[in-house]
Amino acid sequence: MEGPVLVEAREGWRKITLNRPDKLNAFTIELHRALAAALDEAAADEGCRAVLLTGAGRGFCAGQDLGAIGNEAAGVRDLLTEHYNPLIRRIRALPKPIVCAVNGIAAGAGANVALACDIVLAARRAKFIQAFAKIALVPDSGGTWFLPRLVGEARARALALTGEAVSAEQAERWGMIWRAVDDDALLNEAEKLVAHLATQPTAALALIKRALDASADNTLDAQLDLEAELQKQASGMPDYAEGVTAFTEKRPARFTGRA
Ligand code: T3D
Repeated sequence: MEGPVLVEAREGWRKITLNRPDKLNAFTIELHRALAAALDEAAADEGCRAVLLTGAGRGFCAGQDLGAIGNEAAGVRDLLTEHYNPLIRRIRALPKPIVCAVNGIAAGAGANVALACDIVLAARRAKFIQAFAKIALVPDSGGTWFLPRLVGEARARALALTGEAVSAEQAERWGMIWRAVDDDALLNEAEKLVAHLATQPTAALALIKRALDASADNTLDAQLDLEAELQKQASGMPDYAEGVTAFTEKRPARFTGRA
């Protein structure tokens, strides 16, 4: 029987699919555990240089499985500290790019898991819903951190307080996601992007992620220092030499992705 998460290894990258389509891929503890294992394996595998996260069926993820709460030992607070918060930290700390293909509705924690990914593509039919207030909860899984940074304070407050749905096209216009894509084209576009990223200088991309993550809390001075430190690391890596050589030889670079 298929599990709650499907993992497909492709050339240089992995596709991870949330797989509870009859419940719009809502999170149970079993799904959390399987997703954590899939991300840890992708992080540890040197041959995997990029990750695609998507959902099976018509939805991406409807957040916490509200039907399962009573059956699962953990209370709300424990679910966050034991599962959702580690998931968001895993995604942000992944030392390779993670692209999210939001194939349909992304609600509650499902919306914020998508926003935690490095590049978000969404099918035009997809919607992002901060559904929390509708059940008297607070946006979690980083929602109160990502939203104001991505769409600004005014929109973040209205979205969190009303739980109003945002279409994929609106999300693109607001800068909440990278791009809205025709429904039928989503997977193909996302796979092309991930396959491209898998040929790029992975270790340098991991440093770029670190720099961008740090910028939210740094002063300009601190960020300039961090850039200098990370650039020193990047310029000591073999892919930098290859990038420059390829440029001067007017040919495509052949990056190894290694540090
Ligand atoms: O402990 C904690 O709660 C802490 C952690 C919190 C993190 C969170 O994510 S809290 C927020 C939880 N999520 C929600 O509140 C969203 C609930 N779902 C909805 O509002 C709607 O289902 C959607 C707007 C997402 C989609 O609506 P629609 O009309 O397209 O689909 P539907 O008919 O409502 O759902 C289809 C099926 O999925 C349905 O099952 P059924 O009746 O066909 O057997 C529905 O019950 C199921 N489903 C959808 N969302 C959930 C769910 N089942 C369990 N949990 C869900 N979250």
